[in-house]
Amino acid sequence: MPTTAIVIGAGVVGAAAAWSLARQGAEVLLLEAFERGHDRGSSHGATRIFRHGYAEADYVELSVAALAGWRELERRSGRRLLDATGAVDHGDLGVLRAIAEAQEAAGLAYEWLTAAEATSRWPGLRFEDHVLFSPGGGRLRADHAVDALLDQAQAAGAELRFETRVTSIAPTDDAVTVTTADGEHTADRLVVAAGSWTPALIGPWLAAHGAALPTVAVTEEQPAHFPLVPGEPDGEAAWPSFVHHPTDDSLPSAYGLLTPGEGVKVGFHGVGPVVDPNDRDRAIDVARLHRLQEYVARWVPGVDSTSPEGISCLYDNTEQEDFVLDRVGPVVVATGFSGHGFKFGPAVGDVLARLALHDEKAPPRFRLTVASPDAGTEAPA
Ligand code: PYC
Repeated sequence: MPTTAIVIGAGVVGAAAAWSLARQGAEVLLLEAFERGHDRGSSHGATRIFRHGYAEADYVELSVAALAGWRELERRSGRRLLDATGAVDHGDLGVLRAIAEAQEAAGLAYEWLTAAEATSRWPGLRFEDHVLFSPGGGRLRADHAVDALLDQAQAAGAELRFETRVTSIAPTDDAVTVTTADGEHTADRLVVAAGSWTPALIGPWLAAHGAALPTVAVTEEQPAHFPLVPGEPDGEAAWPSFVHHPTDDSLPSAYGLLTPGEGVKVGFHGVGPVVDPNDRDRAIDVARLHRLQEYVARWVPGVDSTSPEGISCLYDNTEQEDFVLDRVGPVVVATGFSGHGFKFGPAVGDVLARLALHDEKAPPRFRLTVASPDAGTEAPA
């Protein structure tokens, strides 16, 4: 008998988990509260950054696995999903050195440039005087990527149900019953990959089973697209994905990338207000947009900072921006993607499937802490 699995959430993480589970022979039912490709969570929009630029080996390793996963998805779907624009980090030298060291240790290529060299290569951007270029970074075609993951999951046998909100979850030792408006569904395993909705869906049950989630603050972030100034080139070589780690403490870190046909997307990373994902109007906050325009006017001279198109999206933030990828009994939990999770989609899907099917643990960084009977908390073995 195949293992049966329910996955909650059809964003990038849920779709990737459903694909990985189904291709490993599980019988999968994927449940999504909203319509296919909806824009209320963290996975919508045309593009996302792909980069290996992390100081922590766990993330670099995950990014290398994700790259192989995206390329495999391209081959299987026949769709182009990852453009090789390269990725740039600039600003704080300590941060850049740590990223370079981690890339060196992983055998990934990188190049140091001065600000003048970087400006002559990418005139649409302005740089602080330490620039790290990673040719292996790029740009993911995000909405196509989620669509391709869902198609592949379905082709591997997964059943996909949209507009099917989960109202309750009842795990036992070795099975889970999930209730939706259309009835009850029981499976051997449950993967909760519902983004900003995950903590409310499964947090109380985890806490009651001695494995509390870390605090996950759901914030509403507001990047924007800015049109290119007339005559500015729009080819892949002209616009690497970029992350700015400012040395000026009054600036938050910022990121950006060119979205073909929509302009350059620029955002501050993780600065938005805490919101209830079920109760927000997604209206663009003019004061916040104005602050971003001031940043863009100074640091992204290749775009028109006066004509932004604001975007609203959610981050599910843990304090250190570390993901939670773990299993308790029959329940696998995925949350805490903190605005930098999309790029890892296929690799995270594989981690979740290995947890569900083989109880193969993720690295300690991603594990829940469990209550110890005598002394505080400890990481589970
Ligand atoms: O995905 O690496 C990322 C990222 C950095 C800032 C926002 N997203």
